[in-house]
Amino acid sequence: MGLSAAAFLGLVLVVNDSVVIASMLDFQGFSMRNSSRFLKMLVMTAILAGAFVGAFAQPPVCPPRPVSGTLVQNPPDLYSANGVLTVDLTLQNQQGSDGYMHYCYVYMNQGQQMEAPTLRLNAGDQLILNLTNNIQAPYDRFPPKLQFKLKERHQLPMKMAGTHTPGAPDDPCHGTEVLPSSTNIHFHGLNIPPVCHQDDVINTLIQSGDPTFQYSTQIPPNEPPGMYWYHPHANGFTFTQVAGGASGSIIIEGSNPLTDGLTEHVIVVRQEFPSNGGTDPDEGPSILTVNFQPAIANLGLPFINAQVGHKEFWRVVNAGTSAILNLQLQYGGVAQPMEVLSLDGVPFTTPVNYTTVNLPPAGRVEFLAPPLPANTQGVFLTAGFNSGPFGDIDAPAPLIRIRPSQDAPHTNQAKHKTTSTPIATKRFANLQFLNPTAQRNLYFSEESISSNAPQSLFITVVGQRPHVFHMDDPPAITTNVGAVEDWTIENRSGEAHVFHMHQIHFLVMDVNGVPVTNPELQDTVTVPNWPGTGAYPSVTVRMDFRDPNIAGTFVYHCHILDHEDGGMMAKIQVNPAN
Ligand SMILES: [Cu+2]
Repeated sequence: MGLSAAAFLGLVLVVNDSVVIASMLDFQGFSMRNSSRFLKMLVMTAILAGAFVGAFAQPPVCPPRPVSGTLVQNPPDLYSANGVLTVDLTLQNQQGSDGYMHYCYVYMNQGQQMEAPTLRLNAGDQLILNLTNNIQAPYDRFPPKLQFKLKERHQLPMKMAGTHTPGAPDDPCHGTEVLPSSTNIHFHGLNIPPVCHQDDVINTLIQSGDPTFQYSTQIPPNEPPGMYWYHPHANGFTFTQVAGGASGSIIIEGSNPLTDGLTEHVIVVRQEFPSNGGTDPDEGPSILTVNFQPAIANLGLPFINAQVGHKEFWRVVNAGTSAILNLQLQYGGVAQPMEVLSLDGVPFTTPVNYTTVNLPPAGRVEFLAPPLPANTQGVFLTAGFNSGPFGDIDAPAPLIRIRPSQDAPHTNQAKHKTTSTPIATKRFANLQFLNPTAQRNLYFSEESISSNAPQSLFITVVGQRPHVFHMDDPPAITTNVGAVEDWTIENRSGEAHVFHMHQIHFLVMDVNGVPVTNPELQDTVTVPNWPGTGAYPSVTVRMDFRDPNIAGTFVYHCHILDHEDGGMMAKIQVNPAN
């Protein structure tokens, strides 16, 4: 095939893509009228894309992602051995045949590219992650508008906390200018030190083309067994990279009689923005994906085969940029009790049955699905969330179809791997019963300088001045190792926000001033919008700064990622004990 033919095919591809993207919009209300035409387009696009790639004999930069209506496969699993998990990941980006900009964590397995593996370790293990940044322009499909928005908020170029000598190469531990091609990794939920090469996002910045950067950290011996996750956290560009798919699960193994031997589903819900519809990407319609498979009813939902009559173990992370989920499991149209074992990685003292689980961006839930009766179809869905008059539309949406199977051939890697790792003294023990050493009040708020200016986004300690965050800001809060603090976080804005604390978990003690009956540990919590009158909605959380390894400066922020990128973030400095 000659070059001109290839170029011609490329043109057709673009034309087809625009049709595909236009069609995708129709799916938002699950009212696609012309799905057969759409499917034909998809097939055509795939064939043409193949021909185009073949003409230049270039492998795709990002691995292909699964098509709609197929079996949900667990992400590839990487297990630690002899106390160590070493993994080499490359973060790269490539526009998919659907026109969408993929950001992919690529792991090479015997010459094959695998995307976003699950990292499985035991408490006490060493995680060594060698990250290569291979992000290349173009960075996304909406750079001019996003840049404009960020410029207003941040006065580009944004600066990291470090200082930089002109002409000298950047030290990744003292990053300076954040570019669209900059990245780093946050190990969300792991209770590990906030220092460079471990879990620091204030100073650590890996530029495209930098030598491979090594993360090396020990999972604490008393880390609660459960689900955690990794994603980039380069201030200003987290949204773009995570929306492109840059995220993966971390599972701290632990033997649990309730789950040992059960079929295990590892579900990563992501969020894509197929078209901006002429607005900013984060304000356009979005779709949810399940392990990279679009969850679009008219194309056929992602499905799993559930073994009839058996409980199954689900681990779900909301790796979406901004969608707040209200998860339900329905069998035959009836919401089932999900036996929730943990939120945000930390096992409950006693499992609790919920028919709806609120899972904000970055939240995780691990639960037992009740046995599916024979001849019954199930569906896993979000019932939708009202994020307020100024919030995103978090519409109801089906995510996964559950098909009954008498002898499910579990192409999903089935059995849960058990370990005999003893879990040492329980982390955060007795936190509920301690007397707090400090009480603090914070609030989320928003402000527009003029009617057409972008909204400024703040998280503020009461008494301080609302301020759009910069990485070189001083800490808004200073405390000491050993402190146990109660923080009441209000929402004074017309949209929901999602409070996330780095490095530690917190107990959710009160909601709107009402004590929670059985407080549980979380690292991410939804704070609903203020309706415009009456008391501000609030949560009160108890922070545990007793671990001497969690000394240093780190951040807390809204985990709706365009809010985080927009400056709804602040620093806390935890001074070491004397
Ligand atoms: Cu927010």
